[in-house]
Amino acid sequence: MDNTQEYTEEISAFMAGLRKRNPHEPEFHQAVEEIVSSLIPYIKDHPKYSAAQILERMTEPDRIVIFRVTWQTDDGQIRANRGWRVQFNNSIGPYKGGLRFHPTVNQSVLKFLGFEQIFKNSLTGLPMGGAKGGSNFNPKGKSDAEVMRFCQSFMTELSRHIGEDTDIPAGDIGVGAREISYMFGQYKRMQNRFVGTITGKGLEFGGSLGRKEATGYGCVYFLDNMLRHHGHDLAGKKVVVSGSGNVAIYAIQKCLALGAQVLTASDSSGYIYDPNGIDYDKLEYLKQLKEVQRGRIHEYAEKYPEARFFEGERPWSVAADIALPCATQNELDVEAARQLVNNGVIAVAEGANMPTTPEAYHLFAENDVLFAPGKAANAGGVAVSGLEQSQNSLRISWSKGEVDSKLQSIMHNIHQQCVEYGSGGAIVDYSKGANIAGFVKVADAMLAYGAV
Ligand code: NDP
Ligand code: 2IT
Repeated sequence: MDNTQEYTEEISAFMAGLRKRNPHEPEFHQAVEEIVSSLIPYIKDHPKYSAAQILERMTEPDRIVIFRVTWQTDDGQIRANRGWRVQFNNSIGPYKGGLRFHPTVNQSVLKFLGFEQIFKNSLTGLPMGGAKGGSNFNPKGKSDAEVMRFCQSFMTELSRHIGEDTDIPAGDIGVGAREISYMFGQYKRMQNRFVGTITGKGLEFGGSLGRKEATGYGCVYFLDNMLRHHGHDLAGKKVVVSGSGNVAIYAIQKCLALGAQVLTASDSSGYIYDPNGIDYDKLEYLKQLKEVQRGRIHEYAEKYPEARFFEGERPWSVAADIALPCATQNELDVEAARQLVNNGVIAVAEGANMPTTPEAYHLFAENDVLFAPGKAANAGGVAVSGLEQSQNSLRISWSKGEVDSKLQSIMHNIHQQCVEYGSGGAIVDYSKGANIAGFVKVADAMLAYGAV
């Protein structure tokens, strides 16, 4: 029996136990399998981790809080949603991670996100544990007053479980500046204390310059490091991007700054293909459309007739050198990966969390496509959230330039860690590198604590 087979059996045995303990949670299973596939071979050479049952303990959340969120529509009807906070692991710092408001939110999705967050936060080098939360509430089509009432009700319950040294939420899908402001306002009012228990705040009330841009910019900084390490660069490259939310918009902006041409953007209704590229003026329009007017992506093709709108489709059939999935989980499947590979893609960097299916990932690996996993590539958002916490505690504000240079150095450092643990093949195995580098710090802290 060779080593590969031995690992395959161990991974299968571990996953069988995990599935049994956590039935009906496919996204959580997927995220765990991806990580333990790198960790089980590593742990074989470092048996102190298996002796202490670190993987079994790390895949069990510290706790999950589930609560009812009752709120009223503008016409006086009562609505009830479900809210969660998955506090996964606080070994290296207080729980930290975003809140997602989307109708597809369930416990499986939040456990996958909370689990990945442990490794991502560890990679940033900042003292942050892993968590995620949210609700199956759909902010789309609701009035500002309805969103405010929902956010206040959600925070009334969540506030019992968070704190500036306990658990610090932030945004994610469906939770942007508006929702963060309503939740922070309610928290401050209930606590009668002004502390940085939420990040992504407005600049007038303790937010950090550069947080809004951080995930998208950070993703492109990571991409740039990865390309340069393998003898390429971004100048003149054609890029396909999915999504048109916070991450996608600022990923597009940084691609333009580094001389690339961005051909697509999307939302859940379809994608637009602009053969001339999305330039700065068009990006300004896109920002207004999505951030202010809360419009739909087809309006871009109405404003700029050279662009075409493809209803109900994803952008992966457009020929490009680089793909940046920045919308949601499992949005890039094996068919899409085949199209990208056939069109000569050289690099994929995940702005979103787990946007690539396992089969698609394997196809990229077989074809030596450079692949930056979300837990490394999109860590810039939570990293600048960590910097926001530091500024709040110190009661100071850093300039945009200071924050950006810290972000660049954090992304460079994450890249270095991936290279350290992921080298050995024809190209760096960034998934393996990120998984092991993220794991070691958390696992060593858990070992130091003994049986807790
Ligand atoms: P936003 O809510 O700002 O934007 C989400 C975008 O993705 C929208 O264009 C949305 O389209 C699209 N989208 C969402 N769900 C689906 C779906 N089921 N199918 C197709 N398109 C969809 O969220 P963010 O930009 O903040 O988040 C995007 C991704 O990045 C998520 O995976 C998130 O977890 C991840 N991320 C975010 C960070 C942050 O700091 N915000 C940090 C790290 C990762 P529509 O408007 O039609 O719903
Ligand atoms: O997935 C993520 O890293 C985020 N949504 C950001 C979390 C944060 O605490 O800023």
